[in-house]
Amino acid sequence: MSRLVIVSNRVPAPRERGAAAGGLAVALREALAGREALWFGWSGSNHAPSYQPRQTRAGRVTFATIDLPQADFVGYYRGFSNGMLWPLLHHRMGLAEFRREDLAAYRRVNEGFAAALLPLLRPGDVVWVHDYHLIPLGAGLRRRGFGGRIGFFLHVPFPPRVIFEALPQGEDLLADFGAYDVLGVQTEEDAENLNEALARRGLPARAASFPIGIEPDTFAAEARAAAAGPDGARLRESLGQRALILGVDRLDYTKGLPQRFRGFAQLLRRFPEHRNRVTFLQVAPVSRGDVAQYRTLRRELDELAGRINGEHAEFDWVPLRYLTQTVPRTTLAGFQRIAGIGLVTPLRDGMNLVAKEFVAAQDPANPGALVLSRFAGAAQAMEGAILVNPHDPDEIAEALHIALTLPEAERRVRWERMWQAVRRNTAGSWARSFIAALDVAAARAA
Ligand code: ADQ
Repeated sequence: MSRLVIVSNRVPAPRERGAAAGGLAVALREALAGREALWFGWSGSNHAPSYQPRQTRAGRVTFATIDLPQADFVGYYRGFSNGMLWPLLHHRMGLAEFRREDLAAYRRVNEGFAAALLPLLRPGDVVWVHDYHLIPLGAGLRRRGFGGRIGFFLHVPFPPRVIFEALPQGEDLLADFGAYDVLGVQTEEDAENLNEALARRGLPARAASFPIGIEPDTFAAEARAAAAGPDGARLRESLGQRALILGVDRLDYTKGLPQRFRGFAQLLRRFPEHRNRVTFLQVAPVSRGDVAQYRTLRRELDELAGRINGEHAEFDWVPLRYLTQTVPRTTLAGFQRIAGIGLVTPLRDGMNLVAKEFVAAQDPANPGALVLSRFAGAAQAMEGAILVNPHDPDEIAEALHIALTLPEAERRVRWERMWQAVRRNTAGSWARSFIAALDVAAARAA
């Protein structure tokens, strides 16, 4: 079997690689298991800036990391990746800030990645590049003579062509996609959008959808154990007889949090029978706190949460519990199981794994209901969820009311359909099908 080379902006630190790991580390666990692999990327530190990789080994996986120079990092990561591409790809051009020097840093870092990775590559390696930070990497490797297979997976949405075309020098990024043998995105709609943008430039339109998933059985077991643990008991005790509505996100403007808070407030206003009978717990740890748009969002949520509780709280009940601290993943899994309602309302999301984790966490005998944005990639396959337009707080309120009053038999039917969907596309099957597509691409090229 050929060696698999994973490239991502961030390589998980040793303590993030084990059972408590999140994100890509979890998704790739099965793909990496038992296979010779190299994982290359930024260490997460800028202390000893050098494009000279440091290598450590754990089992059959070698981790190779570089520390980025602070000046490059700011323009590449905070500037172009998160200040420009992230909002653009989520259809939020109004929040995007373009600076030529950021784009230059983005290109410089991608060249640095390519130059640092090339000497580590062996003939026959299969390279899999992840996400919007590294779109030009494949072309950088090709220019340096790497002739092996390279695939790219975009974890976030790809917007309609007219939005993408607002990106200055966006045609160069489209050309960069041409270096990859396989181009993966989350949904059919993303694939159509990217293919249309490529085709208009006369580039090969080979994007296809590979919906990412979770490891449902592992997550279910974690949730069961954590719900029975001390934090689960504390949460249950604090709720009394009240139903729990749960939101779990990074604090990000794509997640629709202000609209969600307003939706909950509308529930209390328009359906007063739920007053003092529900508690909404929103866990949203600060992310990208050094980007201005995120600081603005945080202030808005602080104010909204204060206003909603001020207006609706009673002396023995606080309707909204809003946490910006981090809560360990396993503890959250237990909270998901305790929740009667998962509230997942991003304005736009590549997939949204929280929706899938909520389903996996439920007790099959008495499952909760999922209120889900129709603009999350997860909505494509999630029959059984109550779908909403996340821009409309009243629609969120109505969906919450329906979810709170669903008879148990209907909850079970809906959950069963969602559970089948979550089990159909798992983290493991996602990685396997992407790698299989890379193998086929190679056979075609040979
Ligand atoms: P994210 O935008 O980070 O990921 P999401 O898919 O919801 O969004 O979450 C990824 C992981 O982070 C999940 O395992 C989730 O449990 C965890 N997570 C989220 N909020 C958390 C919190 N408050 N505390 C602890 N853990 C938390 C990007 C894209 C998504 C896409 C993923 C994977 O934006 O659309 O689903 O990549 O491709």
